[in-house]
Amino acid sequence: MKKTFIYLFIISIAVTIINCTPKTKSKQQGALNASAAEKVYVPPGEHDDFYAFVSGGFSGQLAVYGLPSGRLFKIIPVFSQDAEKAWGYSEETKPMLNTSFGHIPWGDAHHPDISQTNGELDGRWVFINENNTPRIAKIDLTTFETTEIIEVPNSAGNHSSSYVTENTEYVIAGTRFGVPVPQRDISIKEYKGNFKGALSFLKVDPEEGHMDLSFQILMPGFDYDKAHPGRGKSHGWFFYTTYNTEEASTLLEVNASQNDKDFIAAVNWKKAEEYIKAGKFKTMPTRYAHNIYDEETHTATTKWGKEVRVLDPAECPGLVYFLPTPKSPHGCDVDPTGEYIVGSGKLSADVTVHSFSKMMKAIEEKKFTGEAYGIPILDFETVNAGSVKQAGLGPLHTEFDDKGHGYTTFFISSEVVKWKVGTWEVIDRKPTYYSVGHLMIPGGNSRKPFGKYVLAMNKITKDRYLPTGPEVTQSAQLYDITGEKMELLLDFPTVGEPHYAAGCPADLIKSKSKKIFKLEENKHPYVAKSAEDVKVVRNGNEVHIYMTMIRSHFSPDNIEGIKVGDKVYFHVTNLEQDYDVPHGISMIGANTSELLIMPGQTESFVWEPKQVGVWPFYCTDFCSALHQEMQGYVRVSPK
Ligand code: CUK
Ligand code: CUA
Repeated sequence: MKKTFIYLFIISIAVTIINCTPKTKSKQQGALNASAAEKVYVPPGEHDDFYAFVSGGFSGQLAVYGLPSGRLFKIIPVFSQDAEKAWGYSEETKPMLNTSFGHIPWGDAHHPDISQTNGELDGRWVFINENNTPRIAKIDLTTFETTEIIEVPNSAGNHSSSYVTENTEYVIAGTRFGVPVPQRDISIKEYKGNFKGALSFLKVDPEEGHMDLSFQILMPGFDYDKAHPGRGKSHGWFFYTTYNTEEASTLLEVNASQNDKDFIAAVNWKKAEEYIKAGKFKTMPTRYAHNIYDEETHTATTKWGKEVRVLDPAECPGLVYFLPTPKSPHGCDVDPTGEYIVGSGKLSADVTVHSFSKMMKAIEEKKFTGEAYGIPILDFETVNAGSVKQAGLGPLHTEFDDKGHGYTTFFISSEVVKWKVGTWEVIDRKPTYYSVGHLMIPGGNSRKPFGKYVLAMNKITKDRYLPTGPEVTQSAQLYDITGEKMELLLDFPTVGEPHYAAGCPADLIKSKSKKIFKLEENKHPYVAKSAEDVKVVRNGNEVHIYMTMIRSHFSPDNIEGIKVGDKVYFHVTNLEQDYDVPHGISMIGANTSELLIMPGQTESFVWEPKQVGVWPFYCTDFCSALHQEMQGYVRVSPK
């Protein structure tokens, strides 16, 4: 088996080099023609048909694009501080980045998923995982703000996340790394049998969308990659890929791919709920941050979780089964009917498809070939529905349209391959530029995909754009998939590394989009709603300025009585009640970012003056013809 791995590795490097060698214009496939241009052209002032929420990867954020135009509308700050929107800098948002490791100013954002009702997109929230310091965030799609971030304990490399079940009952989060659970000082060589991988179920409140760490399943210490909830007939299950089932402590050596087959783990979460109800769990002490941004007070607070309920699959028959799947499966996807479970062995040339009904039958008949840590292993031949043979090199991820086709990305051969569900025949293939990771069809994670476009997200761009030094942009490519053959329409650059995206018809979101925050509903503890509320309050060396802003002045604008060594809090309320009239405020020498405050909102920053003098502040957002007059001074006197 070692030989196969080395062979694939060499091929992979060779093919990557070939694919990434700049080609001359005439040779380039899929160069835009007039009809492709027309298909992505959204005339000035008109709206796109779809929203695309594209993960920012190592930028830690979530970018919002329109499709088909590929225009970038917004970068929603999630796991990384963002000076443009004061995210993680303002006093209100700082707690959002709290974790049990402290205030973490950066994250690695991978997989956005939109909430669903009855297996269809409902456009209420987007969830996204943070890989590095395991967390799940929820973004409210009325405000496009991150309103909740919950840390996931007993996890490391929170990668098989964050996918929603059919009615958003749960957001699921799986660890990538096996780690000692609970963490302890242990030789890394003792990995095997000692390291575990927690699979977490975050219960989502159907009204408010609040997340709650409901329970975990403590899986063997394999590495876990991508998850996909069942839908339709497989609702109540979810599936996720494992690799390193050898439990090698180093993947550098070939030993992580010794096994010809790793597994897709099939988890019956309805059964898990029964076991929880019956009290078959252990309570494990742990500590994790749960950060909630309150839309009424516009302020975040951190609650600290103290324990988690844990299920051991060996003690819970029927909870987990392993489906053997060839060669280090990466992606795991389920078709819209819920019958087919796709596992893409990234060191393979085939795409393996399992059948849910066959799996259920095999379970019923107890057709097991063995077990791993008390988890039954099903027979490959019994559960396998077929495979898309020799489809390409290095299959990664699959999405589905609404006409019975799967679309799989091949990283090494750098292409998207369209195939037929049921017959597994390849229908079309189109190159990507270059080395595609995920792909996305709007609603492709639901029972109702909108099979108009597929968006491929590429790792390498080389010559595709104007060079910008050693670091060039990553990109997405849009294909029209309404015909038999796919047609490349558009390339557009992305923010950070796009891993996955979630797309949604614009109509589901845009009518609900909030225009202002109502001033009368503002419950911020330091709000100033009128001239009477404007004041400067001293408490020892702490000073609180209750300030208002409206076109085009601050109140108060000239502030005296501040001393070197004071801690000065600016609490600034934007009194505007018109759409699209934010104001900003920035203070010379403040060790923070500007604030960009929405109509009806209050935000705060802290300034610690070090030098005597008269120091200006001003509005940073061009808000009216008198924007340049929107300013003030603070006089700082000696201690
Ligand atoms: S991963 Cu990036 S290409 Cu995080 Cu879903 Cu497969
Ligand atoms: Cu307010 Cu510029």
